Amino acid sequence: MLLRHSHTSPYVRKVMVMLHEIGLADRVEAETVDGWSEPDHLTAENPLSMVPTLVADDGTTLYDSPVICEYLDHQHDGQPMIPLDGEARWQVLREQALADGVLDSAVLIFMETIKRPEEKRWEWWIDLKRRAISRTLDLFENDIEQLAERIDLGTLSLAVALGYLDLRGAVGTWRDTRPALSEWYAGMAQRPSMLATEPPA
Ligand SMILES: N[C@@H](CCC(=O)N[C@@H](CS)C(=O)NCC(=O)O)C(=O)O
Repeated sequence: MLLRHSHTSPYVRKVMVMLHEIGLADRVEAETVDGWSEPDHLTAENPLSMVPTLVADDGTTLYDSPVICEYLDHQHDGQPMIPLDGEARWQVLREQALADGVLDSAVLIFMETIKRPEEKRWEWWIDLKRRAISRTLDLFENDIEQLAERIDLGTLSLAVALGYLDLRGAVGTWRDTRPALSEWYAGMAQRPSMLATEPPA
């Protein structure tokens, strides 16, 4: 399999963490590509010109990260990272959606505060996205016992999202008012899959 990759993309990191957890990391060749420069080979595979994009061994092209993770979960014989049915399935998918929503919000804040010229920044928009992140982290803080002892796509997605908040500093010190989530993340961050996929500082 070939993975169109970026070292700083948290969505790519989620896929890489998943690959490590299911023991398939060495089945994938990672090729670094800049989606923003719209290279022909990437736009041919994915008209959105985004990473992650996965080219499977049979030539099938897959995106975005939730679809790739679902595909990868069908490529191994271990414990599924997305439960096949029941309430546990919806819980994991809901948590992935929340974690991806935190990422989407943090990426938008990054674009608005770092990439956009200062005189064009839209504070209302930045604050809206910060509140979305804040409410979501509060939800996890209040439901922390739901996360304990679980390794699946829901908890891995959340760990990757919290790692990205640290990388970009999008919401400042999120830990201060969320001691339980902070402690949970400290444990997750030490997993081999997380250590092997740490983004460059
Ligand atoms: N929903 C997508 C988001 C992917 C995404 O936003 N990728 C960014 C890198 S972090 C990208 O490729 N951006 C290029 C662009 O927007 O042109 C996923 O989960 O894979």
